[in-house]
Amino acid sequence: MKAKRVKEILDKAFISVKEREIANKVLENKRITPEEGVFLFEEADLSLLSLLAIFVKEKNNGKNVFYNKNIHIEPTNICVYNCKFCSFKRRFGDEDAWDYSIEEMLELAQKYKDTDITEVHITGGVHPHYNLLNYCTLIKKLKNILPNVHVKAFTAVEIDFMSKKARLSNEEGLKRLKNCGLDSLPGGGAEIFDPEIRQQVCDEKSTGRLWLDIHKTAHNIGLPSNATILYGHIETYKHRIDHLSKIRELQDETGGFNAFIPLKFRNKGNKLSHIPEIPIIEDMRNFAVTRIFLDNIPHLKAYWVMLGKKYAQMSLAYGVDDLDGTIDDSTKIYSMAGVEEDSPRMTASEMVEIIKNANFIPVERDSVYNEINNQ
Ligand code: V47
Ligand code: SF4
Repeated sequence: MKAKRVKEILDKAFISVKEREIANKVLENKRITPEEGVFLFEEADLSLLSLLAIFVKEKNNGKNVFYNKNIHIEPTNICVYNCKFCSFKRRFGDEDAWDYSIEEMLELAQKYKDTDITEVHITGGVHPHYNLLNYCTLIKKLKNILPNVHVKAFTAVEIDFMSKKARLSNEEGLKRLKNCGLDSLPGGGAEIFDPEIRQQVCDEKSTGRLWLDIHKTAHNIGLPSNATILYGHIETYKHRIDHLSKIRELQDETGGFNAFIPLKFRNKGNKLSHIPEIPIIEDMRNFAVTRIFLDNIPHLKAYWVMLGKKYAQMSLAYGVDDLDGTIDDSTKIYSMAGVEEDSPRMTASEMVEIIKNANFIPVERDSVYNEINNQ
């Protein structure tokens, strides 16, 4: 939607002076302040947010909505940390714990040898016995089996742990993984940067500052990455805007983030289960404000596995331009946290249908958003 059309609609709308002021800034491609971001969360009309978010989305990506063909490998759910929101972590000896050997993970990759997947996403628990050398071997051998896939692997928290264990700086650890074939970092582990809230939900693992430093280092050595926020638990809107501001600042410096992925807190089977999940309308508000605030990040992703297919489709009306991948039932993080989609898998044609039915243009992409032309 063009600025002129949005202005025409707004001219007839009953909105406050402050809403109009912010809307004008957005339409003139001016950056909004953190205070204005908090105001949008607290007070703005949801239909205004949708209109502005669609404006920003279409300025970046037109009518395109992206998806990719990928699988996840979750090497283990054994983890040295105890994040309170986590439903995935297990201890040695738990009956539903797993820790795959390299051979077992490569066997899984073999199944995809003659398919057209373009990405393997690898993240899991921080296993005390796995190390950087094992993971380097995994990536190298994986690329022998699937030479054309992009390997997006290891959250900053995993990178921090394996680099420390190998007595390497994070920069050296990242360089070694890159030399073995690592192509980019996923956005996990960011959770919420505010130190007080972080301390209450995941006090043991890498700090928010360290997460940002690791992504900055990755960008500086030529590894792009994604960023996430875990929202809808005990944080306030101010904490969300503080988190987004830090991502926006780093992106100004490096330009290395491809996509931002808001992750809704799901409350089954974890230590925060007493906190009710936020209403879906709040998720839509979150997508829209995020799209408007992060003016320098090209893509906003709704991870459909976490949100469910119907709500992921709805998010396209609130600034989302990417639905992530086909997954092929290869992730357990979210089914363990209470998401309805028990066996997350979506065919490419289902993905295309969902996008077309929302009046957008489906585009298959690779991991760095080059269009894949299947015609
Ligand atoms: O860091 C854990 C989150 C993340 C819960 O970069 C939870 O393309 C909600 O980051 N409720 C890992 N969220 C997943 C992740 C990701 C997923 C898909 C694509 C990409 C990408 C990244 O999952 C963790 C944490 O923030 N998480 N438990 C929960 N109960
Ligand atoms: Fe471990 Fe990640 Fe779960 Fe935290 S969120 S306990 S780091 S698996």
